[in-house]
This record gives sequence, C-alpha cells and structure tokens, in this order.
Amino acid sequence: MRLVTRADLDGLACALIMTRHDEVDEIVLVHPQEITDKTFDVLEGDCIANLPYHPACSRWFDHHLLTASNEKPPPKFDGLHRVAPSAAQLVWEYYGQDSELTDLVHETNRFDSAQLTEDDVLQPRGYVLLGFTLDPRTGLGDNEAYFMKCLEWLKSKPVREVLLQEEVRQRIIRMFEQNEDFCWTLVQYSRLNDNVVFTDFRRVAEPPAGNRFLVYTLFPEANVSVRAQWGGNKEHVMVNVGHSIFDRSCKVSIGDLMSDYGGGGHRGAGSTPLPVMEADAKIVEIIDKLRRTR
Ligand SMILES: [Mn+2]
Repeated sequence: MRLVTRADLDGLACALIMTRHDEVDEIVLVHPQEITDKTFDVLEGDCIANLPYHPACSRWFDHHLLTASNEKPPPKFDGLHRVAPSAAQLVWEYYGQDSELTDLVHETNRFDSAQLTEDDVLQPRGYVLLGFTLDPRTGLGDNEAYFMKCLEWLKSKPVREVLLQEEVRQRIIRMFEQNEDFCWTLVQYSRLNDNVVFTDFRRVAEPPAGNRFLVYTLFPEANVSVRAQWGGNKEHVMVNVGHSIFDRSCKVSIGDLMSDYGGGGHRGAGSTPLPVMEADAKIVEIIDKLRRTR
C-alpha cells in the first residue's frame, strides 16, 4: 500500500511502524492543506497518517480535532482517529503495540504535543533532537529527501547512531547556530508585559528562524507569547500567539481569541492577520486580554 503522511517526526514514526508491520511500497509526503484543498490525488488503497481524512483513502490515522473545514469519515472506517498526543501512538496501537518501538512512540508523543522540558529545548537528545532537525518550522529546508534518509537509517540503526550521520550532524550544527542568532534577535525585540512576552519582528528586515519554544526559556516569567511580523509583502501584520510550554497557567483559548480578529488556531496556539493601520491598537488589545488572566 501507499502511505501518505507529512514530513515531520510524527510522520516518520508512523512510516517506521507501518513499514515494520505492513507492506508499504511507496511513501508520499504532503502538506495537510493539500488534503483539505484536495490538490493532492488520494487513490484507493492509500493509507493516510497524520493528515486530515480524505474520502478516497482506504485506511486513516489521525490525532487532530475534526474541524468544520475537514472532511468527515464514515462511522466505520479502517484505521484509528481520536485526539491523542501523536498519530504514531494510534498507528502503534493498531499494529499491536510493538514493544521494540515503545521509546520511539513515547518520544514522538512528547515532541508532537510539545510536552517538553527546558532541557529538551536547550539541549535536545535522541528522537527529540532528530525531530527538531526535521521540523519545517526549524527552517533547515529540503525536508522530503532528508525524511526518506532518516527513515532508511532508522530501519537499521538506533537513533543515537542516526544522529551521528554526517548529514544529520550538519543539520544539528546549523540549527544550533541559527538558534543562537534567533535568541539574540528575540532578546532585542521582545518586551515583557506582566505575564505576556511581546516580540515585535516588524522592525527586523529578515527575522531569523529558530526553535519556537526558545522564547519561553528566555522569558520564564511569561505564560504566553505574542509575536508580530510582516505578512505577504507588508500587506498585513501577522500575529502569532502561544501558551508557554513550561508554564501552563494561561487560561485563554488562543484559537477563540484569534477568531475574534479573523484568524484561528487551537487552545494553546493560534494566529491572525491584522490590517496594517489597525495593527498597533489591536495588538495592545490582544496583550490586554491575555494580561488579565493570571
Ligand atoms: Mn502529528
């Protein structure tokens, strides 16, 4: 069967479990939006994992909430869907909970649901470290070929040996260099307002990419972050908001807050575009709504 999944650690773990327990003759990596927009051709016999449901597929595994924009599966379908820390968890359960893969599934669960410690962010190891090198948000690029290589290595080597592969090492080095730049820029352009850390990247010509959790290690007093940066040729201001992964005391549902401004997201994180002329006033308003919550 053909496996359709996404190029992150969860997709990689799904692929590893499936190739061990089933006949997988092809793996295709797609973006969730391509499933939702139906721009990717799903074929009969396909197994979809870690992506939204598509009516043409024959088996489906996912752990995300079904939203209004998602295609709904029939009451009975082959596969598993429920809110869980990762899709790999569900694939693992479906294929009989292989005890040799417990560590992979456990670490993928932690990584995919951001149940991370400060050490995991500053000095990641094992699958968590590999996960960061694969994360498209880390901004290292060329993910698909790299994903396939990681899959082949993990089929025959323990993760600590995979981390020693030259290409993986190069990515790790680049990631740490990038994170250092990112930290300097964050410190320079962030201000703490009580429990809210606000980062204004509108003044940075090209904001560096870096680990999205670093802001919470730099501002441990904050339980929520707000970041503004230019979107689409400076046509609007993009605002990203997220609960701290270390201090989970923020009670505001970010997805709901963002939808008040035309955006959206989950309980813990979300984003919204703002009209350029109104951005400053709206950002003050958003920070204010987050500020009263502790
Ligand atoms: Mn996932």
